[in-house]
Amino acid sequence: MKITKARVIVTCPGRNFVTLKIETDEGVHGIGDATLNGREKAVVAYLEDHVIPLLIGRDPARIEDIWQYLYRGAYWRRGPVTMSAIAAVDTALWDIKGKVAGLPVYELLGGASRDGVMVYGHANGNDIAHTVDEVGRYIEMGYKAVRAQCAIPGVKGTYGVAKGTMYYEPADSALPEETVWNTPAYLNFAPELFEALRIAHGPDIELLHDVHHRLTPIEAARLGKALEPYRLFWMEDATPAENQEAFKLIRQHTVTPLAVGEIFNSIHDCRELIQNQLIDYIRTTVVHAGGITHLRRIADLAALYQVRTGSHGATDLSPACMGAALNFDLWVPNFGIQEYMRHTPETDAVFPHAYSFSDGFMHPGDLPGIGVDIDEELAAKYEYDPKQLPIARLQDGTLWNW
Ligand code: GCO
Ligand code: MG
Repeated sequence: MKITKARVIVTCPGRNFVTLKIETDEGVHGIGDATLNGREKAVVAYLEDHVIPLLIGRDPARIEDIWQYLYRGAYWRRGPVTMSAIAAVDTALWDIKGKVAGLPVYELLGGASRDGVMVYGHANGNDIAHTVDEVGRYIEMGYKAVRAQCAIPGVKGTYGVAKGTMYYEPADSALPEETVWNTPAYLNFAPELFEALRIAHGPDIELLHDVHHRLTPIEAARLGKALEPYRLFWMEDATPAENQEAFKLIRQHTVTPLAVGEIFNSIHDCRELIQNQLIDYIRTTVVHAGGITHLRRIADLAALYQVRTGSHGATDLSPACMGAALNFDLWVPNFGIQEYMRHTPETDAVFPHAYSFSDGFMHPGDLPGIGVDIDEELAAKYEYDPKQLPIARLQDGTLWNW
Protein backbone atom coordinates (compact mmCIF):
# COMPACT_ATOMS: atom_id res chain seq x y z
CA MET A 1 0.00 0.00 0.00
CA LYS A 2 1.18 3.51 -0.80
CA ILE A 3 0.23 7.02 0.24
CA THR A 4 -0.99 8.74 -2.91
CA LYS A 5 -2.30 12.01 -1.60
CA ALA A 6 -2.50 14.08 1.59
CA ARG A 7 -4.52 17.23 2.12
CA VAL A 8 -5.07 19.74 4.88
CA ILE A 9 -8.68 20.71 5.51
CA VAL A 10 -9.39 23.87 7.49
CA THR A 11 -12.91 24.42 8.74
CA CYS A 12 -14.59 26.67 11.28
CA PRO A 13 -17.94 25.29 12.46
CA GLY A 14 -17.90 27.72 15.39
CA ARG A 15 -14.15 27.48 15.87
CA ASN A 16 -11.16 26.60 13.71
CA PHE A 17 -10.05 23.02 13.15
CA VAL A 18 -7.17 21.78 11.01
CA THR A 19 -7.41 18.20 9.77
CA LEU A 20 -4.95 16.15 7.76
CA LYS A 21 -6.45 13.57 5.43
CA ILE A 22 -4.12 10.90 4.02
CA GLU A 23 -5.27 8.83 1.04
CA THR A 24 -3.84 5.57 -0.31
CA ASP A 25 -3.74 3.68 -3.59
CA GLU A 26 -6.08 1.08 -2.08
CA GLY A 27 -8.84 3.59 -1.42
CA VAL A 28 -8.42 3.57 2.37
CA HIS A 29 -7.99 6.98 3.99
CA GLY A 30 -7.17 8.21 7.47
CA ILE A 31 -7.53 11.53 9.28
CA GLY A 32 -5.65 13.27 12.06
CA ASP A 33 -6.20 16.45 14.02
CA ALA A 34 -3.57 19.20 13.55
CA THR A 35 -5.31 22.04 15.39
CA LEU A 36 -3.06 24.43 17.31
CA ASN A 37 -5.41 26.94 18.88
CA GLY A 38 -4.71 30.50 17.70
CA ARG A 39 -1.73 29.42 15.57
CA GLU A 40 -3.61 27.17 13.15
CA LYS A 41 -2.08 28.45 9.93
CA ALA A 42 1.46 27.75 11.09
CA VAL A 43 0.68 24.03 11.22
CA VAL A 44 -1.13 24.20 7.86
CA ALA A 45 2.00 25.64 6.25
CA TYR A 46 4.28 23.18 8.04
CA LEU A 47 2.20 20.27 6.74
CA GLU A 48 1.64 21.56 3.22
CA ASP A 49 5.12 22.90 2.55
CA HIS A 50 7.32 20.57 4.55
CA VAL A 51 5.56 17.31 5.40
CA ILE A 52 3.09 16.28 2.71
CA PRO A 53 5.74 16.15 -0.06
CA LEU A 54 7.67 13.66 2.11
CA LEU A 55 4.68 11.35 2.53
CA ILE A 56 3.79 10.63 -1.06
CA GLY A 57 4.77 7.12 -2.13
CA ARG A 58 5.47 5.88 1.43
CA ASP A 59 3.96 2.75 2.94
CA PRO A 60 1.33 3.96 5.46
CA ALA A 61 1.82 0.80 7.54
CA ARG A 62 5.26 2.02 8.65
CA ILE A 63 3.97 4.34 11.35
CA GLU A 64 7.06 4.21 13.55
CA ASP A 65 9.48 4.77 10.69
CA ILE A 66 7.47 7.72 9.36
CA TRP A 67 7.35 9.22 12.88
CA GLN A 68 11.14 8.94 13.23
CA TYR A 69 11.62 10.26 9.71
CA LEU A 70 9.57 13.39 10.41
CA TYR A 71 11.06 13.93 13.88
CA ARG A 72 14.75 13.19 13.36
CA GLY A 73 14.80 13.95 9.67
CA ALA A 74 13.73 17.57 10.11
CA TYR A 75 16.86 18.37 12.14
CA TRP A 76 14.68 20.79 14.15
CA ARG A 77 13.05 18.84 16.94
CA ARG A 78 10.10 19.40 19.25
CA GLY A 79 7.94 22.52 19.44
CA PRO A 80 4.14 22.76 19.20
CA VAL A 81 4.00 23.37 15.43
CA THR A 82 6.27 20.46 14.53
CA MET A 83 4.71 18.08 17.03
CA SER A 84 1.12 18.92 16.04
CA ALA A 85 2.00 18.29 12.40
CA ILE A 86 3.67 14.97 13.25
CA ALA A 87 0.68 14.09 15.45
CA ALA A 88 -1.71 14.62 12.55
CA VAL A 89 0.30 12.28 10.30
CA ASP A 90 0.65 9.72 13.09
CA THR A 91 -3.06 9.74 13.93
CA ALA A 92 -4.06 9.41 10.27
CA LEU A 93 -1.69 6.45 9.88
CA TRP A 94 -3.10 4.68 12.95
CA ASP A 95 -6.55 5.36 11.49
CA ILE A 96 -5.51 3.72 8.22
CA LYS A 97 -3.90 0.76 10.01
CA GLY A 98 -7.10 0.21 11.97
CA LYS A 99 -9.22 0.34 8.84
CA VAL A 100 -6.94 -2.12 7.05
CA ALA A 101 -7.09 -4.50 10.03
CA GLY A 102 -10.82 -3.94 10.52
CA LEU A 103 -10.13 -3.02 14.16
CA PRO A 104 -10.50 0.07 16.34
CA VAL A 105 -7.15 1.58 17.32
CA TYR A 106 -7.49 0.49 20.95
CA GLU A 107 -7.41 -3.12 19.75
CA LEU A 108 -4.17 -2.45 17.86
CA LEU A 109 -2.63 -0.94 20.99
CA GLY A 110 -3.30 -4.02 23.08
CA GLY A 111 -7.03 -4.05 23.69
CA ALA A 112 -9.31 -2.44 26.25
CA SER A 113 -8.02 -2.13 29.81
CA ARG A 114 -11.40 -0.87 31.05
CA ASP A 115 -15.06 -0.78 30.03
CA GLY A 116 -15.28 2.98 29.71
CA VAL A 117 -13.23 6.15 30.06
CA MET A 118 -14.11 8.46 32.95
CA VAL A 119 -14.38 12.02 31.70
CA TYR A 120 -14.74 15.40 33.36
CA GLY A 121 -16.84 18.30 32.15
CA HIS A 122 -16.46 22.06 32.63
CA ALA A 123 -18.72 23.96 35.01
CA ASN A 124 -18.25 27.74 34.91
CA GLY A 125 -20.08 30.27 37.03
CA ASN A 126 -20.33 34.02 37.49
CA ASP A 127 -20.40 33.58 41.27
CA ILE A 128 -20.38 30.78 43.84
CA ALA A 129 -24.13 30.07 43.67
CA HIS A 130 -24.02 29.90 39.88
CA THR A 131 -20.99 27.57 39.92
CA VAL A 132 -22.66 25.33 42.51
CA ASP A 133 -25.70 25.09 40.18
CA GLU A 134 -23.55 24.41 37.13
CA VAL A 135 -21.67 21.60 38.89
CA GLY A 136 -25.08 20.22 39.90
CA ARG A 137 -26.19 20.26 36.29
CA TYR A 138 -23.19 18.15 35.28
CA ILE A 139 -23.87 15.71 38.12
CA GLU A 140 -27.45 15.38 36.84
CA MET A 141 -26.09 14.59 33.37
CA GLY A 142 -24.23 11.65 34.93
CA TYR A 143 -20.74 13.09 35.26
CA LYS A 144 -18.60 11.59 38.04
CA ALA A 145 -16.03 14.38 37.73
CA VAL A 146 -16.43 18.10 37.12
CA ARG A 147 -13.96 20.95 36.70
CA ALA A 148 -15.19 24.04 38.54
CA GLN A 149 -14.12 27.57 37.58
CA CYS A 150 -15.67 30.78 38.87
CA ALA A 151 -15.36 34.51 38.31
CA ILE A 152 -13.59 36.23 41.20
CA PRO A 153 -15.75 38.90 42.84
CA GLY A 154 -14.56 42.37 41.92
CA VAL A 155 -12.12 41.17 39.23
CA LYS A 156 -13.32 41.98 35.75
CA GLY A 157 -13.20 39.26 33.14
CA THR A 158 -11.34 36.62 35.11
CA TYR A 159 -10.75 33.23 33.62
CA GLY A 160 -13.74 30.94 33.92
CA VAL A 161 -16.49 33.49 33.56
CA ALA A 162 -19.28 31.74 31.71
CA LYS A 163 -20.00 33.35 28.39
CA GLY A 164 -22.29 30.46 27.65
CA THR A 165 -22.88 27.36 29.69
CA MET A 166 -22.68 24.09 27.80
CA TYR A 167 -20.77 25.54 24.87
CA TYR A 168 -18.21 28.30 25.23
CA GLU A 169 -14.99 29.07 23.45
CA PRO A 170 -12.13 30.75 25.28
CA ALA A 171 -10.55 31.84 21.97
CA ASP A 172 -13.20 34.25 20.80
CA SER A 173 -11.80 37.38 19.18
CA ALA A 174 -9.59 38.13 16.19
CA LEU A 175 -7.17 40.05 18.38
CA PRO A 176 -6.67 38.90 21.98
CA GLU A 177 -9.11 40.27 24.49
CA GLU A 178 -7.39 41.75 27.58
CA THR A 179 -8.45 40.51 31.00
CA VAL A 180 -7.36 41.45 34.51
CA TRP A 181 -5.75 39.07 36.96
CA ASN A 182 -5.55 39.51 40.74
CA THR A 183 -3.70 36.79 42.63
CA PRO A 184 -4.54 37.81 46.23
CA ALA A 185 -8.26 38.01 45.43
CA TYR A 186 -8.11 34.61 43.75
CA LEU A 187 -6.22 32.96 46.60
CA ASN A 188 -8.77 34.23 49.11
CA PHE A 189 -11.70 33.18 46.99
CA ALA A 190 -10.82 29.72 45.63
CA PRO A 191 -11.10 27.83 48.97
CA GLU A 192 -14.51 29.44 49.59
CA LEU A 193 -15.70 28.15 46.22
CA PHE A 194 -14.65 24.57 46.92
CA GLU A 195 -16.04 24.64 50.44
CA ALA A 196 -19.42 25.64 48.97
CA LEU A 197 -19.17 22.90 46.33
CA ARG A 198 -18.46 20.19 48.91
CA ILE A 199 -21.29 21.40 51.16
CA ALA A 200 -23.74 21.40 48.23
CA HIS A 201 -22.64 18.24 46.44
CA GLY A 202 -21.11 16.02 49.11
CA PRO A 203 -17.83 14.14 49.34
CA ASP A 204 -18.08 11.74 46.39
CA ILE A 205 -18.15 13.82 43.23
CA GLU A 206 -14.66 14.33 41.82
CA LEU A 207 -13.84 18.04 41.65
CA LEU A 208 -11.07 19.48 39.50
CA HIS A 209 -9.70 22.99 39.16
CA ASP A 210 -7.54 24.70 36.53
CA VAL A 211 -5.25 27.48 37.77
CA HIS A 212 -4.13 28.27 34.22
CA HIS A 213 -0.51 29.05 35.08
CA ARG A 214 -1.49 32.07 37.16
CA LEU A 215 0.50 31.46 40.33
CA THR A 216 4.13 31.47 41.40
CA PRO A 217 5.35 28.19 42.94
CA ILE A 218 4.95 29.36 46.55
CA GLU A 219 1.46 30.75 45.83
CA ALA A 220 0.54 27.45 44.20
CA ALA A 221 1.81 25.65 47.30
CA ARG A 222 -0.43 27.81 49.46
CA LEU A 223 -3.46 27.18 47.27
CA GLY A 224 -2.88 23.42 47.20
CA LYS A 225 -2.69 23.42 50.99
CA ALA A 226 -5.80 25.56 51.37
CA LEU A 227 -7.77 23.23 49.07
CA GLU A 228 -6.78 20.03 50.88
CA PRO A 229 -9.97 19.82 52.98
CA TYR A 230 -12.04 19.70 49.78
CA ARG A 231 -10.14 16.73 48.29
CA LEU A 232 -9.63 17.85 44.73
CA PHE A 233 -9.07 15.22 42.06
CA TRP A 234 -6.39 17.60 40.84
CA MET A 235 -5.10 21.14 40.76
CA GLU A 236 -4.06 21.86 37.18
CA ASP A 237 -1.32 24.06 35.72
CA ALA A 238 -0.70 25.76 39.05
CA THR A 239 2.44 27.48 37.77
CA PRO A 240 4.13 27.65 34.36
CA ALA A 241 6.12 24.45 33.94
CA GLU A 242 9.01 25.38 31.69
CA ASN A 243 10.96 25.22 34.93
CA GLN A 244 10.06 21.69 35.93
CA GLU A 245 11.95 22.01 39.22
CA ALA A 246 9.45 24.62 40.40
CA PHE A 247 7.08 21.79 41.18
CA LYS A 248 9.36 20.56 43.97
CA LEU A 249 8.36 23.55 45.98
CA ILE A 250 4.64 22.98 45.47
CA ARG A 251 5.00 19.29 46.23
CA GLN A 252 6.78 19.91 49.53
CA HIS A 253 3.80 21.79 50.87
CA THR A 254 0.69 20.02 49.70
CA VAL A 255 -0.95 16.64 49.11
CA THR A 256 -3.45 18.09 46.63
CA PRO A 257 -2.77 16.04 43.46
CA LEU A 258 -1.09 17.99 40.66
CA ALA A 259 -1.77 17.86 36.92
CA VAL A 260 0.20 19.53 34.18
CA GLY A 261 1.09 19.16 30.52
CA GLU A 262 -1.63 20.33 28.14
CA ILE A 263 0.83 22.68 26.44
CA PHE A 264 3.72 20.19 26.47
CA ASN A 265 4.65 18.60 23.19
CA SER A 266 7.44 16.20 24.05
CA ILE A 267 8.44 13.61 26.62
CA HIS A 268 11.34 15.91 27.49
CA ASP A 269 8.91 18.59 28.69
CA CYS A 270 7.70 16.27 31.43
CA ARG A 271 10.61 13.90 32.00
CA GLU A 272 11.82 15.55 35.22
CA LEU A 273 8.33 16.12 36.54
CA ILE A 274 7.58 12.44 36.12
CA GLN A 275 10.91 10.99 37.23
CA ASN A 276 10.97 13.12 40.37
CA GLN A 277 7.34 12.26 41.13
CA LEU A 278 6.40 15.92 41.18
CA ILE A 279 3.04 15.41 39.46
CA ASP A 280 0.20 12.92 39.65
CA TYR A 281 -1.40 13.36 36.21
CA ILE A 282 0.16 14.11 32.85
CA ARG A 283 -2.10 16.11 30.51
CA THR A 284 -0.28 15.73 27.20
CA THR A 285 -2.65 14.98 24.38
CA VAL A 286 -2.57 13.19 21.04
CA VAL A 287 -2.60 16.29 18.83
CA HIS A 288 -0.05 18.44 20.64
CA ALA A 289 2.37 15.74 21.76
CA GLY A 290 3.32 13.95 18.58
CA GLY A 291 0.38 11.60 18.17
CA ILE A 292 -0.41 8.18 19.59
CA THR A 293 3.14 6.98 18.96
CA HIS A 294 4.74 9.62 21.17
CA LEU A 295 1.95 9.81 23.75
CA ARG A 296 2.43 6.11 24.36
CA ARG A 297 6.10 6.75 25.26
CA ILE A 298 5.08 9.46 27.72
CA ALA A 299 2.45 7.22 29.30
CA ASP A 300 4.90 4.33 29.63
CA LEU A 301 7.44 6.57 31.37
CA ALA A 302 4.69 7.91 33.63
CA ALA A 303 3.57 4.39 34.53
CA LEU A 304 6.94 3.66 36.10
CA TYR A 305 6.21 6.38 38.67
CA GLN A 306 2.48 5.78 39.14
CA VAL A 307 1.71 8.99 37.29
CA ARG A 308 -1.56 8.62 35.41
CA THR A 309 -2.86 10.18 32.21
CA GLY A 310 -5.42 12.99 32.12
CA SER A 311 -5.36 14.24 28.57
CA HIS A 312 -6.38 17.72 27.51
CA GLY A 313 -9.79 17.58 25.82
CA ALA A 314 -10.98 21.14 25.38
CA THR A 315 -12.96 22.02 22.27
CA ASP A 316 -9.88 23.50 20.63
CA LEU A 317 -9.00 19.86 19.94
CA SER A 318 -11.16 18.46 17.16
CA PRO A 319 -13.33 15.33 17.34
CA ALA A 320 -10.55 13.58 15.37
CA CYS A 321 -8.29 14.11 18.37
CA MET A 322 -11.05 13.05 20.76
CA GLY A 323 -11.60 9.79 18.86
CA ALA A 324 -7.88 9.01 18.92
CA ALA A 325 -7.64 10.03 22.59
CA LEU A 326 -10.54 7.79 23.62
CA ASN A 327 -8.99 4.81 21.82
CA PHE A 328 -5.75 5.56 23.65
CA ASP A 329 -7.51 6.02 27.00
CA LEU A 330 -9.42 2.76 26.73
CA TRP A 331 -6.13 0.93 26.33
CA VAL A 332 -3.55 2.85 28.39
CA PRO A 333 -2.89 0.91 31.61
CA ASN A 334 -2.18 4.02 33.71
CA PHE A 335 -5.29 5.93 32.72
CA GLY A 336 -6.52 8.59 35.11
CA ILE A 337 -9.23 10.69 33.50
CA GLN A 338 -10.05 12.35 30.16
CA GLU A 339 -11.21 15.94 29.78
CA TYR A 340 -14.38 16.25 27.70
CA MET A 341 -15.62 19.65 26.74
CA ARG A 342 -18.53 19.04 24.39
CA HIS A 343 -18.30 20.17 20.78
CA THR A 344 -21.24 22.04 19.32
CA PRO A 345 -23.76 20.16 17.11
CA GLU A 346 -22.26 22.01 14.08
CA THR A 347 -18.81 20.58 14.85
CA ASP A 348 -20.20 17.11 15.55
CA ALA A 349 -21.90 17.18 12.14
CA VAL A 350 -18.64 18.03 10.34
CA PHE A 351 -16.88 15.16 12.14
CA PRO A 352 -19.20 12.12 12.21
CA HIS A 353 -17.92 9.88 15.02
CA ALA A 354 -18.48 6.59 16.80
CA TYR A 355 -17.62 7.76 20.32
CA SER A 356 -20.36 8.22 22.87
CA PHE A 357 -20.99 9.43 26.43
CA SER A 358 -23.06 7.61 28.98
CA ASP A 359 -23.31 8.11 32.73
CA GLY A 360 -19.97 9.88 33.13
CA PHE A 361 -18.00 7.51 30.92
CA MET A 362 -17.07 7.60 27.25
CA HIS A 363 -16.32 4.85 24.78
CA PRO A 364 -14.52 5.27 21.43
CA GLY A 365 -16.98 2.94 19.68
CA ASP A 366 -15.95 -0.04 17.58
CA LEU A 367 -15.48 1.39 14.11
CA PRO A 368 -12.15 0.44 12.55
CA GLY A 369 -9.47 3.12 13.04
CA ILE A 370 -10.04 6.13 15.28
CA GLY A 371 -13.79 6.03 14.63
CA VAL A 372 -14.03 9.61 13.36
CA ASP A 373 -14.30 10.97 9.82
CA ILE A 374 -14.69 14.37 8.21
CA ASP A 375 -17.61 15.45 6.02
CA GLU A 376 -15.64 17.52 3.55
CA GLU A 377 -18.65 19.05 1.84
CA LEU A 378 -19.97 20.33 5.13
CA ALA A 379 -16.49 21.39 6.28
CA ALA A 380 -16.13 23.55 3.15
CA LYS A 381 -19.14 25.62 4.21
CA TYR A 382 -17.31 27.00 7.25
CA GLU A 383 -14.45 29.30 6.32
CA TYR A 384 -11.39 29.93 8.50
CA ASP A 385 -12.06 32.71 10.98
CA PRO A 386 -9.03 34.02 12.92
CA LYS A 387 -9.56 33.74 16.67
CA GLN A 388 -7.22 34.10 19.60
CA LEU A 389 -7.21 33.38 23.30
CA PRO A 390 -7.40 36.34 25.67
CA ILE A 391 -4.34 37.57 27.53
CA ALA A 392 -4.16 38.44 31.22
CA ARG A 393 -2.60 41.53 32.82
CA LEU A 394 -2.13 42.33 36.49
CA GLN A 395 -4.01 45.36 37.74
CA ASP A 396 -0.96 47.59 37.17
CA GLY A 397 -0.82 46.49 33.53
CA THR A 398 1.96 43.88 33.77
CA LEU A 399 1.47 41.12 31.24
CA TRP A 400 0.72 37.87 33.07
CA ASN A 401 0.35 34.21 32.20
CA TRP A 402 -2.65 32.83 30.40
C1 GCO B 1 -8.23 23.11 29.59
C2 GCO B 1 -7.59 24.29 28.94
C3 GCO B 1 -8.66 25.21 28.44
C4 GCO B 1 -8.06 26.31 27.58
C5 GCO B 1 -8.03 26.01 26.13
C6 GCO B 1 -7.10 26.98 25.45
O1 GCO B 1 -7.80 22.73 30.67
O2 GCO B 1 -9.12 22.57 28.97
O3 GCO B 1 -6.72 24.93 29.82
O4 GCO B 1 -9.31 25.71 29.57
O5 GCO B 1 -8.74 27.49 27.70
O6 GCO B 1 -7.68 24.70 25.91
O7 GCO B 1 -6.57 26.51 24.30
MG1 MG C 1 -6.10 23.58 31.35
